[in-house]
Amino acid sequence: MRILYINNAGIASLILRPLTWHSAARRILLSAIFFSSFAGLSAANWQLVWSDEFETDGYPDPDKWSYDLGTGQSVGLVGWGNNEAQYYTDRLENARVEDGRLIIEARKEAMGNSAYTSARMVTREKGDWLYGRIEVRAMMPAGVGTWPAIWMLPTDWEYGGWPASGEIDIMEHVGFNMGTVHGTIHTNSFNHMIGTDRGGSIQVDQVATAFHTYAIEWEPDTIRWYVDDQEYFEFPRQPHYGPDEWPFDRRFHLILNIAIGGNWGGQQGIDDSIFPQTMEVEYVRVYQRDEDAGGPQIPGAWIYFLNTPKVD
Ligand SMILES: [Ca+2]
Repeated sequence: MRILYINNAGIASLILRPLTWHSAARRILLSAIFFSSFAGLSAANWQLVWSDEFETDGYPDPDKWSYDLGTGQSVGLVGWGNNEAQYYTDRLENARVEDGRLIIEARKEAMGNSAYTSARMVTREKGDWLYGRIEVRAMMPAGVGTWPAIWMLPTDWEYGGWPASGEIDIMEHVGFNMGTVHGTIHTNSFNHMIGTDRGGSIQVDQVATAFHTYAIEWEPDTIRWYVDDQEYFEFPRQPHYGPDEWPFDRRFHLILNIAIGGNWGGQQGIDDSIFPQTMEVEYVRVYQRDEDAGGPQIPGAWIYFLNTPKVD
């Protein structure tokens, strides 16, 4: 059975569909059409599909979070591809829930061959989404050498290794440039290695002393970046884009981390007097539109088509 549903964009398919019915009449039987109301399908029709409010003290919820550990050596990327200086752990010292918040703490502390520890938490295979509004309310660490990020990587790498399958940076901040928040995408055609990465930035007051809401709205034809609901960058999908430009039609997961040093965060060194430093996260909330989350909740907005067997 083939099921179509109506949405803001899908109204066009309703209008066009009858034109093709005649030629396809032998195969397609229109079973029923119900039009109730489109009034409820507003452009801002986001439904909460995943969240962590961080309400239970101690270890972060293992049903929602995993950890990338060590220096990246285990995945063939010492320094996590950026010459980063930290060693990631899953200890409470580096990641814990406290007073309703997730705390990621970077410490000056030797481990392995690293002089710093930190945490990199991922929702991989536990929270993976194709399209949606991803919203993280957080307070950044401060000081030269810190490089916190709220970002997304592809879960299945279907277009190939980085950057072919894409990267979406919801926010990045480097401590030598306090208050400037960056939102960026990386793809085969657009990435910093060839100087073509696409992104925007915005000044945020009290980035390390107050909570702000960092969000993207990722749709089939565009991605928009927000701080406290102020849009500061948009990356629209152009008609000629293929996967080299727009690999953002596969599921991605969320990553929260503080890197120390590295190609960007370490450009002005690391100030060892700043540690420990924390990124605090009040909540993560992921919304999807009805059509992204499995169809509209309004029964009358469904059309059913039956595919009948071919007779010839
Ligand atoms: Ca909370």
